[in-house]
This record gives sequence, structure tokens and C-alpha cells, in this order.
Amino acid sequence: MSTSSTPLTERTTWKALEEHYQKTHELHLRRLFAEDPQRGEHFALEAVGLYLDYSKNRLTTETLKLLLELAETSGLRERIEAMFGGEKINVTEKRAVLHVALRTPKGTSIVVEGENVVPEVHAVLDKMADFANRVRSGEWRGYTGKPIRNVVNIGIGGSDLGPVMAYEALKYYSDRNLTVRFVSNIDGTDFVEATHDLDAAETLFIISSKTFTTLETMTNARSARQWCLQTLGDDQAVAKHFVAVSTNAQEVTKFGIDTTNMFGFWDWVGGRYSYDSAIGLSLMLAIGPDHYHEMLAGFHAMDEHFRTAPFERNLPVLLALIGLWYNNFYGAETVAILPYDHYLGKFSAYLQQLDMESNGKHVNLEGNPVNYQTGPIIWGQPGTNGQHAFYQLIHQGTKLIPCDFIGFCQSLNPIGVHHDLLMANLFAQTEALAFGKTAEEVKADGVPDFQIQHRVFEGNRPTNTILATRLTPETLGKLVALYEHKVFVQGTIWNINSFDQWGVELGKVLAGQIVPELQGTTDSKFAQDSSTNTLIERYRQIRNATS
Ligand code: G6Q
Repeated sequence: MSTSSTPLTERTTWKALEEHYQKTHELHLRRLFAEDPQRGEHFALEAVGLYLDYSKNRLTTETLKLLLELAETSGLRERIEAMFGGEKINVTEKRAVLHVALRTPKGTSIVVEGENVVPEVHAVLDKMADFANRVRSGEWRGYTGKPIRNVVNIGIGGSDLGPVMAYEALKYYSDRNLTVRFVSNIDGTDFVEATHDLDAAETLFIISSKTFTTLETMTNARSARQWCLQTLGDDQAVAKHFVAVSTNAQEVTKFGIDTTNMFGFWDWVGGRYSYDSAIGLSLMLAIGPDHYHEMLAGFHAMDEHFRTAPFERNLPVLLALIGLWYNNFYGAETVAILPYDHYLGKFSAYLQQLDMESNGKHVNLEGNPVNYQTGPIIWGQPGTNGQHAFYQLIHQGTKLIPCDFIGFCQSLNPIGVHHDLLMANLFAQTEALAFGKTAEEVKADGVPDFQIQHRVFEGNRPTNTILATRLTPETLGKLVALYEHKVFVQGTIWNINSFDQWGVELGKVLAGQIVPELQGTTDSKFAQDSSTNTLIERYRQIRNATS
């Protein structure tokens, strides 16, 4: 059997999958369910409190067997151990990848460069908890002696998307006396709208930036300081109204934040894998340290499952393989994430960064161009809103869009019949997508002939359904870790580095060149191409026009 040293598309298993696709791709889910009346039970898995129904996928036991073989021949087991063992698997940045250490219980050991990092992780968690308790209890006071009522996290990308998603997801558990907001965009509107109704004397800013050099965050942080000092008037106020989350103590000090008010993390935590590091401080302030620790326990439970469960009963591995089947053999370009829970409104946006920044890569680990598709486009909205917007295309469009439906058996806000109606919609959508409606069935409903074809649903549109009991901090941790590891499995099979993001650099460099051109502080004629130069010229002419 050829293994990971053989290029992916030349491996025996890959070729077998291609052949298998040719033989099976026209199989309809109607037939698969008819042939195996228990398919819904056979193709389902329950682990660490999450139930995954993957029966409504276009696959057979043979497909699964081949996909699992692909995982084995990709060196996945070794890669999992390498990640958990602190090896520098982020080869282009020469870094270990140890977000799993952020949720490892006290007393365990994960060694990086000869040092056990777990005690450091817990020291920071304890410092965060102490701070959160002091702010929440009113013991920590602002410069004028007023307690803190507003928390504004300033950060972007990995220093924003995780905390804001999790804050919304766990709002039910949050202290409603605290107003928690997130500012990320360099567009001044974001800052102005987030602060317009806040009293500076009661506001705490958390400047969250791993590097503490990010243009957007530092610009917003400076505006926040100015805004604060406009009211409070004294530089001394900064110490009471600003804390930092960063790995860069030098820059934090330069900004004027005392490092006693800095919460650290480490270069082995990637931005998009960082929300359960100190980057989650705003979340901990909102939900309190106990709930935060419950969330970490959820992450850890999924980590352990991922590390120890056999691949055929391993949730992240199965999700990854199913995704890869559509991505690489069916040519599906996107995956829709459809949570049927209003609190998960930002979950798809969060996964968008997690997946697309990790696996949107065009060269393999050796730097050679890949000859297969890598990461899919991730998108989605919470149900049922999406049903009244874009589901039309999923049901009847010309594109194959595999979907993950996520739902909870118990509502956190059980009023009337709402939850049954919500869940009925979730189940109905997966059923309609899988089985569709034939022309005969449409006709039998008495539909006039001219409409029949328009009202046919082909079906055979694949979905996963993930069910959990309730949206708790622990469940959220499990769900996020599930997708983190799914992305890792796919990246491993594609032999790409899921942990760098060089693709975001070029735009930053060019913006740095364009700023002085916009501000007129450079003498040289604009140095861009003719399109960009013309746009710059036009912007400069109109920017200061009075009418
Ligand atoms: C994530 C990326 C990126 C990063 C932001 C913010 O993996 O690295 O989204 O999180 O660019 O960076 P800072 O935290 O350094 O400000």
C-alpha cells in the first residue's frame, strides 16, 4: 500500500477512490436508504455527548473504508501525536501548534523545548480569573472610583472572531449587568458605534493582539485611549481602563499599559486557534471563570476523543473525510454551516476563518504546487433565517453544497412551541435535501403541468446533522474543537500547512505603501498600477470636496 511519501493523487487509495466515485456517484440517497432500512442508525455516531448522523451522505461502507484507508496512509496518526507532543509542525514559521495545551487540566504535562507549558497556561488562567472576579464584583474600579459596567475588546481576526462568536453563543450564561462589545474594523464607524453610548469612567478596554503591532487594532487602541482621556483627562486613567492580551510585552509597555495588567500567551498558539487562551478574557469577564472552565473541559473532552478514538468512530476524522469526499471527488467548492440556534449567529463566520485561513493553501508542505483541491469555501447563517433566503439554491440550484446542520434537543429559552418548530424545520430540511420530490409525486399533488418541473426536488443533496442536548459552555468547547480537528485532519491529508497564513501579507504591505500616497506625504508619483493609481487620484480629489 502506498503511503504519505507517495504524492496524494498517485496513491493506490486515491486512485481507488476515483474509481469508486465513477461507480457510485449517481447512486441516490433514496436508494441507499431503501437498501438499508436502518441506515439512519448505521451511519451515526455518538461520542463525548455529540451525536453525528452522517447517513444522509452520498457514501457507502466501501466509500468509508477507502476514506479511512486514505487517512491511515496519510500518516494521520503520527501527525496527531506530533501536534499533541509539541513538535514544530508549523514548518514555515518553525512553531509548535499547541492550542490543545490551552485546555489541558492542571497536573498534566506537555513539553515544548524542554519545558512543561501546562503550569504556565494555568498561571495565566488563574490571573484571568482573579481579574475577572475583581471586575465582576465591582472591586476593580475605574479611575474615578466607579465600577466597570462596559467591556470593549479591541482586536481583529483571531483576536476577535473567537471571543465575539463565543460571547454571543454563551450570552445566556453572561452577566447582564456588563455590556460587552467588540471593535475590530479599522473603519472608524466600528469604534464610534461601539462607544457612543458608553461612559468612559465605567469602561474597560481589552487590547487583544498577539503581536501588538496589527494596524487595525493599534489604530483602534489609540482612538480608545484618546476617547477615554477626553473624559477622564489624566494619563494615569489608562492603568484603570486598559488591559492587554498579548505575547509582546515590549510593545504593550510602549503603548502605556503596565505589564501587570497584561495577560500573556505564546507563539505556539495560532491566532485563529487562540480564543481559549487569554484572548478569551472578554468572554471570561462576561460568563465568569467557572463557565469558562466548563468550556475548556468541553474542548479537552473533544481533544481526548480525537486523540484516542479509532478513526472509524472519531468525530473530527469522519467529518473531515466526508468533507474531503465531496471536495476532492465530487468537486464541491463550498460547505454550508447551518446552526439551528440563534446564539450561534456568528458560528459560521468563526469557522470561515478557522477553515479558510488554515486550509486555503496552494502549495504542499514541501512548497510544491498541489494538483488537487484544498480547503473549501465556508459560509452559512443560523436557521431558520437562511431557509427564507439562500436555501433555494441548495435545494434546486446547479451546485452541490454539502451542509452541516447543528441543533440542540433542549432550548435555553423554551417558550411555547418555538423549539419544536425550530427543530422540525432542521429535520425537514435534511430530509427534503436528501430525498427530494419526484415529478410523479409533484403531479400526484395536483400541480398543473406547466409547474411540475419547477417544483421537482432532485434530492441527493448531502448533509451531516450534529445534535447535542443543550448549548452549554462545555458543548460549545466540544463543537469548536470538533471543527479545529476536522480542519487539521483535512490539512494533513492534503499535506499542507494549516497553521500559517502568508496569503494575508501582500495586501498589508501594499496598504502600507498606499497610505502615504493617500495622505500626500510622499513626493514620488503613485507607484501602483494604472487602475490603482487612478482610484487613488480620484479618492484624493473627492475626499476633501465640499459638495
Ligand atoms: C489568525 C491570524 C490573524 C490574526 C490577526 C490578529 O490565525 O493570524 O487573524 O489573529 O491578524 O493578529 P494579532 O493578534 O497579532 O493582532
